[in-house]
Amino acid sequence: MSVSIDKQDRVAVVTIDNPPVNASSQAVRAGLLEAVAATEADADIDAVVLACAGRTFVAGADVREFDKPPVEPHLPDVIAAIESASKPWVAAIHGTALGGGLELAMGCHARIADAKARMGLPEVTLGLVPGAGGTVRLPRLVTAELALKMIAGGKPISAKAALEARLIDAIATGDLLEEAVALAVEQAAPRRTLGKAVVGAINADAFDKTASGLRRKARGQASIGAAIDAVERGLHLPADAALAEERATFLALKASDQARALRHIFFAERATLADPRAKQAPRPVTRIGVIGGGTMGAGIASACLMRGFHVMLIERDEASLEAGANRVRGTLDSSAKRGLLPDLDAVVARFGTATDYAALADADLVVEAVFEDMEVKKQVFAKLDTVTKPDAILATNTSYLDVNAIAAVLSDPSRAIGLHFFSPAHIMKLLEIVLPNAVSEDVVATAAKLSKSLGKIGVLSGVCDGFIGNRIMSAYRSEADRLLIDGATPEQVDTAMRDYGFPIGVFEMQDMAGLDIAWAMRKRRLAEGKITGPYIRMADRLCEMGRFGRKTGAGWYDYSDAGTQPSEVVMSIIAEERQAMGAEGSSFADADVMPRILGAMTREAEAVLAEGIARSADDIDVVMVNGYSFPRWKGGPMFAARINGG
Ligand code: 3H9
Repeated sequence: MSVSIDKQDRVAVVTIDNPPVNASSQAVRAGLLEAVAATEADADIDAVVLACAGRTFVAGADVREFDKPPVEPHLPDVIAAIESASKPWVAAIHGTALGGGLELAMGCHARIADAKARMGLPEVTLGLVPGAGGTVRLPRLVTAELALKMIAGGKPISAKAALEARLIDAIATGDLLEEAVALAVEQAAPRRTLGKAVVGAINADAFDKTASGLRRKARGQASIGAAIDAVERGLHLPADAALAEERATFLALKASDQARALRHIFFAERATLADPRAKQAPRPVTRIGVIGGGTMGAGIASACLMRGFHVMLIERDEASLEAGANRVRGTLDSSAKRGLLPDLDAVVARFGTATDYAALADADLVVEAVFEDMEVKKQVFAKLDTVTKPDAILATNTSYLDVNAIAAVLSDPSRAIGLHFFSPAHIMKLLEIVLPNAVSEDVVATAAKLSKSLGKIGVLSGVCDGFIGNRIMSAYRSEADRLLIDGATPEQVDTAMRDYGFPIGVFEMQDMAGLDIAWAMRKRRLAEGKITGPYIRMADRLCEMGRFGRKTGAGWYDYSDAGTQPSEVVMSIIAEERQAMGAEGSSFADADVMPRILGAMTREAEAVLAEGIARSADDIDVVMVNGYSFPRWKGGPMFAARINGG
């Protein structure tokens, strides 16, 4: 039974039990309608508490139902039945009340939450707007501006913030259910949210400012603009009309390619570690060593500290150690200032530093993040082999190098693995877990568990030059160079990418990251004979001139106080290289840029899949979206094949 009724004196406790997250599936909706009828008909009942079993209140509609035609009863009708009941309903919220779950709670006549609960309308993140009254009821409980932020921004708020905003009536100080029953007894009569006027005077300037900020960030994601419009209708139209329009928008968006792509990535992100190789019991990890306090090492150390691990940071000398430790402290401080680390002192107390590898004797896992050079990495691993516990896991954060070769220096290579973090490592969600041939399965399982503990999305990758992500990235970077040879300009390529939904174009990105890093890598790959086919020298020539990007004031573009400008020097280098390669192009159609970029990505992705480097196309999607800013809401090179081609 998904919905059951239990009586506590004259209060009925209606409990939803639909693991794992109590989604409002058809059975739940039908059960709730029956519960309304039963409690209305029962003369011994004065009030009702709506609660959930398990780990959370209703976390939303059942997203798995969205690809099928809607089946009655629909959630808006269930909520309407609760709201118009003659007896007061009180929602008892624990865990998360999200989407349809919060809409259900807002249809109740009062709400109480436990202190850790979170509430939100994240539908935009699935390419939708709320579809069961959220845009009409929320502005009747909280200010227009907060309603806009929650609905078009999609981020949940804490119980404390919800109480301050009067979205809920109380936070339970003891047992949630007992206090919910007490609150239900106190209710004299139902207080219907739809019967209220919208909250307070609307500050149009503040509303417009928030709306235009959200529209700017949307970069082509349709649900955000639609959510802003829906909130405006919720504020200004009569409730019935606003509800009807909200529902129509929800249904139209649900069938859109963007929403389908977002659902696909939602489930793909949750399936990346469902792999037999990650199924063994993980090794215990509490102490983590990090070698190297540069940007990556300090980021990894911060990420681990913020999630409760003890961290020992190792650098080669005192000066570098101090600089690395300061980087970590800086990250922790700024996270604390943003309210993300309630107990900074406790976090700092878990942080140690040393120049002597002997300090790693009790580490359960060590991640090296030293200079990207095979010999240096091998030396680090050889040292770790002698100082660490024999079952400590040794991970390399290399982004390109052969993890098999690094593992081979260990007396027991089965404890080596690649953990490829993305910068800034305490923020970026993706973690490529790179599996060398000899890795043991409990090491894979430990890495998988670590990625979850760090709040990251772990994706398994085989060993190859660049693993899943950097390989596909190199392919589209090369294609962008070929576009220049064929007549496009850097600006044209970057504009096309931004118009498509990337936050930044490929040349702007290279300028930001520094062209010298990729240059060093190309030199290595050339020396190793790994670059075949016609070699395009433009980026090398920029580097030879010291044009390393933003940090040197010049790269693919010129940078000055006046802003970013196209560069004549770059244009003449492109012209010379075009000539040297016998290319004819002197202009290129805007519309042809993205098909070429996406085509190159797709071809490389197919190769990555065929070689068994990635487990599935879904994993590749997850990597591109979370590590390389590929727009989540696009079908994308792999999504397109799957969604449109079946
Ligand atoms: C909506 O509500 C529309 C309404 O306005 C209108 C309706 C008319 N459906 O994330 P986890 C599964 S739109 C189906 O690993 P956590 C998930 O796939 C919805 N399944 O757990 C996984 O399955 P498996 C608005 C769902 O503790 C398992 O539950 N709501 C749904 O890290 C555990 O998930 C949202 O967008 C779902 N809605 O995080 C909330 N949600 O074990 C989406 C989860 O087989 N959900 N599953 O791999 C979340 O944000 C997180 O799941 C949550 C828990 C925070 C709840």
